[in-house]
Amino acid sequence: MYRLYGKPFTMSMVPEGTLDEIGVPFETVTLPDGRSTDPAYLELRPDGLVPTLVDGDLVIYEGSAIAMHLADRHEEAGLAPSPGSRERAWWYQWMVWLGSVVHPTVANEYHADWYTTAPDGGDGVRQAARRNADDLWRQIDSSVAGRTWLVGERFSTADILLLVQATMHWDCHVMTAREKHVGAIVRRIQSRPAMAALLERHGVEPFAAA
Ligand SMILES: N[C@@H](CCC(=O)N[C@@H](CS)C(=O)NCC(=O)O)C(=O)O
Repeated sequence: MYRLYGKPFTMSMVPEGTLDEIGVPFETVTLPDGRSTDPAYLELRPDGLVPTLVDGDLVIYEGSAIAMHLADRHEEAGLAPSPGSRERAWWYQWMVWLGSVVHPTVANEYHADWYTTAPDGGDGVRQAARRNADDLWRQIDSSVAGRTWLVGERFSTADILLLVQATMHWDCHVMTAREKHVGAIVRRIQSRPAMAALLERHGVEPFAAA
C-alpha cells in the first residue's frame, strides 16, 4: 500500500487528492510542524519537508512529481493526457511551473523568516511575496480564460495542483473574486466530490459562487 507523508494544508494535498481521485487505498503519516529533523524521515527526504510517497521500494518526494508518477502508474484513472500529445506537453508545463514557481512564492509568504537573515526582514519578504503572488495569479487568470479544465478537455492532476495553490494564496477568496477566470475554474474543480472532501479534511473554506 502507498504511504504518504504529509501535513494539513500543505503540498501533500496534491498527491493526497490524486490518490483520492484514483480511488486506491493509502496510508497517511502526519508529521509535526516545521522541517523534520527525524533521521528516519531525512533518509526518505533529506530537506525534511513534505510530501514524500513510499511506493514499495520506491521513495519519491516533490508534490508535483509524486502526482505525475501516480497519474502514470494509474493510467486508467485518466489524470494525465496521452504521452507525446500537445496536452501532455502543457500538462508538464503546468505541473512543473505551478510546483516550482507559484508554490515557492506562496512559501515566501508563509515562511518569510526562511528567506531573510535580517532580524526585522520578514515583513519586507512577506510584502514582496504577496505582490509577486498577485502578479502570478493575474498572469494565470489570462491563461485560463474560457477553459473548462487547466489542460485540454479533461480534468487532470494539473487541476488538483491549481486548486491547492489557489487555496494557499494569502488572500485566496479575494483573489478568486478578482481573477474571474481563476474563480470559475477553481469552483469547477472543487465541485468534484474528491476535491470537496480534500478541502474539507484540510479545513479549507470552499470558494464562494460568483
Ligand atoms: N516543492 C516542494 C515544497 C515542499 C514544502 O515547501 N513543503 C512545506 C509544506 S507546503 C513543508 O514541509 N513545510 C514544513 C512545515 O511548514 O511544517 C514539494 O512540492 O514537495
